[in-house]
Amino acid sequence: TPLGIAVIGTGRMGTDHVRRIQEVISGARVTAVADVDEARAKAVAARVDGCAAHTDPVAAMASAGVDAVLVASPGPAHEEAITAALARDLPVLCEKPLTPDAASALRLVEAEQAHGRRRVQVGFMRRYDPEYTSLKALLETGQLGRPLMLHQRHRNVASASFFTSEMLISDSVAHEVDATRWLTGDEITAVTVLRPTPSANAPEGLADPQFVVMETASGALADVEIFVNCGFGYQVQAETVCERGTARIGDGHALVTAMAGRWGGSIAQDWTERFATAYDREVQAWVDATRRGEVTGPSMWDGYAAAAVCDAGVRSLHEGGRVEVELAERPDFYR
Ligand code: NAD
Ligand code: ISE
Repeated sequence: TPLGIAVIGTGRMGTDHVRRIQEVISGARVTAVADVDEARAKAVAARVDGCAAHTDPVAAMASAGVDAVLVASPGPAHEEAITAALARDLPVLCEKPLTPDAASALRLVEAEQAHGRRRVQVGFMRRYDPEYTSLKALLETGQLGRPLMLHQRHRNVASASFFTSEMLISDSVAHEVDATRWLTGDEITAVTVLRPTPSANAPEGLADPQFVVMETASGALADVEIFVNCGFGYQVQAETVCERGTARIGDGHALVTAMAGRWGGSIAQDWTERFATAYDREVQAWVDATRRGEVTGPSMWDGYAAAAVCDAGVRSLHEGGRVEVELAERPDFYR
């Protein structure tokens, strides 16, 4: 029997995940949805046979035929949703960020340990993107030697009205924090955030773009340009500079055309387009692992570690200068 999933939050990501579970991946179906916006929950549920609509996430989790939970509500709502899922011993795939700050993420890490077995995968989907996985595989061969520097660019067309200067770090750069930890296999120890004069196209008061420099435990440097109102497209690029060469992804060269004296290609306009394959693979891998009774993929520890780095980044944004990351000791539970 297919895995019955309750999707919590039926906004942009939740609705896309419902479509993915119903139409793209195998082995699962959506049996309940919850959104504080009742009309949204009902509209999404109406498109799925036998799917219950709720406004209360806990009621959705208690609904008939629910074996697992996909959390796609905003970051500040994740702690409550995961806590409720753990109380029912339900496996969870939680959209990034695990939570918007390290203190709440650490509470969840402690709750999962008290629960006694791992239940939660965090939605750092870049680990499933074909370009990222090929870069990771290349680095693991050792051919290029040790990564010395990682240059990353993360550009969005425009930011949502609720987006704050802090969220450029905690919501957007969170992806590069995870990618840096995953690609280098190293913890991040310090963060410096620099703020150029904001773009005239950024909403009033938003520090956009920002330039982030991260230092890792083994002495590698990772920089990130985060620019969430670039206007022209959705671009995520990464170049690793290693001892014997470099490797780079995200140039978007899948299709290059030459015509009328010019050459070029198109640029994705948002993440649902650029990372479609990554989300498909991520959700399929989560469903497959859950059906085997396993938890794979990015853990709550990865979610907490990213939040700890982002906290240091937000402090650097406010106070200026280099801020050291305060990271708890990694328990054996997450090794
Ligand atoms: P959204 O605003 O489009 O949707 C969020 C939905 O959650 C809304 O419908 C809202 O009414 C509902 N909601 C709010 N509080 C709730 C609660 N307590 N319980 C249930 N529902 C609640 O936001 P989104 O862009 O879909 O983002 C959702 C999550 O996905 C966030 O964590 C975000 O960071 C993440 N996200 C991830 C990616 C990625 O690339 N992996 C991309 C975009 C967003
Ligand atoms: C959003 O929540 C995402 O996760 C996107 O992948 C990212 O590009 C964007 O900046 C975030 O706000």
